Amino acid sequence: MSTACIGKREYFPNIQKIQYEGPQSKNPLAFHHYDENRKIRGKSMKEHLRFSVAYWHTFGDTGEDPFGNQTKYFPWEKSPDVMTAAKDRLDAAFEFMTKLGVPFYCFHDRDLAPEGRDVQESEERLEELVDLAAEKQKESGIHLLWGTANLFSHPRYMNGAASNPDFLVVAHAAAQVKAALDATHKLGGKNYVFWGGREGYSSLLNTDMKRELDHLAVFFKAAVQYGRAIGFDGTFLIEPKPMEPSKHQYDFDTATVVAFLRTYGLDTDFKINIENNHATLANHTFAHELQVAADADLLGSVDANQGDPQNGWDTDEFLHDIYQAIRAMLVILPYGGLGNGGLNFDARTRRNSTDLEDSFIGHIQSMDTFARALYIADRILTESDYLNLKKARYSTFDQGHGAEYEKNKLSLQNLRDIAADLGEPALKSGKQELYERLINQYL
Ligand code: XLS
Ligand code: NI
Ligand code: NI
Repeated sequence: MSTACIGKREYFPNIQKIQYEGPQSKNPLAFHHYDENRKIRGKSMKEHLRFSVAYWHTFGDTGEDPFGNQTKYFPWEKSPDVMTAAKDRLDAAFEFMTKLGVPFYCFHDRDLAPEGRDVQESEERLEELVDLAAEKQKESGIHLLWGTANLFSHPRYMNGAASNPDFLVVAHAAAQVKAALDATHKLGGKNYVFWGGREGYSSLLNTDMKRELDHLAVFFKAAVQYGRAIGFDGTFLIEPKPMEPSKHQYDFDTATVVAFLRTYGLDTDFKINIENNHATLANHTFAHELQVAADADLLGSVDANQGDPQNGWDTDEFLHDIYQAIRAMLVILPYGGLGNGGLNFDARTRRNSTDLEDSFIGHIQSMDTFARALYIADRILTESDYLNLKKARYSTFDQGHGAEYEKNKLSLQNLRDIAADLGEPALKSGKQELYERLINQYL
């Protein structure tokens, strides 16, 4: 590609377009497993994995934490004028994504354009950046996987956004969602995400939980109604997380969100965006959350990252654990893939990873991990006994009384008589070690 199509100034002059070099390569700035055109089950890796870069971490996370200041000085953050800095960031983002070779990206309204003095100025700023992003998308062929509104950073949201006890705060949150939906739609976004960072409580003593949940549902309905009215036909997604920043978040985990969506009749417009690190915080595995969503037929998209097993924070590391990735693909592949969703790297390099190339290495590493997991999971599913073994465990329900039971045809009395007639069942091994061995066999 020519440098002309990536803006006036190069932010990553030492990095060329990342190439596939194969598993023998020792080059950290090349793909070893992600060969975007390689076909699996008739679909290219690119189509299966639908990788996306998260604007906020990769171009906005400068390393501050509660204990220390900024460690990363990005060349695109130099201008003292916030709008100029936002435009430079956009140039840097599209250069980065083009060189990396990802088909998608995601943003919050405030990642793209800084908040203004009032609703109107914020809207105008966002519109200006959206027009520029539209050009960049056209030039690069990169698409928007999803947009969202940042309803957690501004002090007005300290008691919640859509679930805030103060109606005027709810109205401000709605204004932001309206503008973010306009932006997402204008940029052809495939999905619109709600992550309820402050939709929850710090203390139940001062909280009417029922009323707040009702308000949240009304808010989502208004968003769907507006989105459909402007022609947005993508999927609305809720991203579960149990805590952080709130002590308790209403979208605690996938099972909670499934129940919420069904309770309020929202399950036709909404699906779920599963984040691995949030699964960890909810004491679940990545695969568990994915499976719950898949079983409810509400698996929408994935925030692909991983946490640290030794602490309880949302550390948002680049996923590098091949086992977690394989277990995820063992759910995603049989589900038929991610549809409109994708694998969005909601991940950041460590605070002390201060080289510009570190972000490339993090993404490449995760892309390779998922690519490897994709073909390993495919082999497990097609070449091994895995699916048959699992199915055979339930074979007593395939005919006879078991089949009648599944159809709800046996009473408790019938069941009692069968138990009395047939006597004690034989012990059947669950064979967990065999399943675990099977995965290692295909590594
Ligand atoms: C934070 C969330 C957030 C969402 C988008 O924990 O993961 O980054 O993905 O608002
Ligand atoms: Ni996320
Ligand atoms: Ni997160």
